[in-house]
Amino acid sequence: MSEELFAQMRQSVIDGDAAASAALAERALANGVPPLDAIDKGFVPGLTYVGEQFAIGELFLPDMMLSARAMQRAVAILEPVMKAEATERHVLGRVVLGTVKGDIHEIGKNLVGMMLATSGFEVHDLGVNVDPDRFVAAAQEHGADIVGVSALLTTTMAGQRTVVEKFDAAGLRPKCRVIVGGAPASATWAAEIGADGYSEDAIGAVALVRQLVGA
Ligand code: B1M
Repeated sequence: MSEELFAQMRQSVIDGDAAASAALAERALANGVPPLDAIDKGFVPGLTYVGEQFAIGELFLPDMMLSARAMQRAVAILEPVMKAEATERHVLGRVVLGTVKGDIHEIGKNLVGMMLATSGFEVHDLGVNVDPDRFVAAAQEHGADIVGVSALLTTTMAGQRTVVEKFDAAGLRPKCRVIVGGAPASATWAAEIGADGYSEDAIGAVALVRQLVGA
């Protein structure tokens, strides 16, 4: 049953059919499918496929945009349920999150933020195309324990290094840690730029942040 539903979810994102993905998200909730499973096993594989087809010139930017919209419609339905199911009620730490300057990819970053929020962290999401100085200012304003910097493009990931450098220049580390993620990032990249951690996915990001704040 779930497998069939996951296959339909994947297809709705590939088709860029937001009405279908929204209906499937509702059906998943009605059938007791865990929202995170719906995202990870259903909708995300659709986007992964679309990205692969885009890379080989079989799909184009408008296709990718429609697919992203379909994914976001589904997440908007699943997110409140995940938040309502969250068990942690006290604040484990404060996180400032954003996507680097020049980069407007937000779906993965939003999932990271949502998982952190549902795990008990106070999350301040600065959005996309975030100037390095804004990360610094927001960390100071909110007394952040962690700053999470997402990048999806090989051309923008250098912005993660800039953020690390800005935090060092402002004397904010090691009190505030800078972690990085996103498709082109890796543990090797994180070590190279002197970041305090890297996670490949949203669940790993929660584990990493928990470990860094000792929660
Ligand atoms: Co773009 N795009 N895109 N895109 N896009 C990629 C990234 C690409 C790999 C597609 C491809 O060619 N195969 C390619 C990058 C190539 C490269 O740099 N090597 C690409 C390109 C080229 C572009 C444009 C340049 C296209 C153009 O204009 N010609 C353009 C750039 C715009 C810009 O940013 N300046 C562009 C635009 C877009 C859309 C706007 C259409 C749309 C984004 C919509 C939106 O976010 N609102 C889009 C999409 C949807 C994609 C793909 C298909 C899917 C990305 C996604 O949301 N994945 C993507 C292909 C792909 O990645 N397979 C692609 C699902 C999401 C759940 O995964 O974001 O990886 P992800 O997040 C994961 C982990 O990475 C991790 O956890 C998340 C959840 O598990 N993670 C973190 C992410 N951030 C983290 C932070 C952390 C920790 C973990 O700590 C801080």
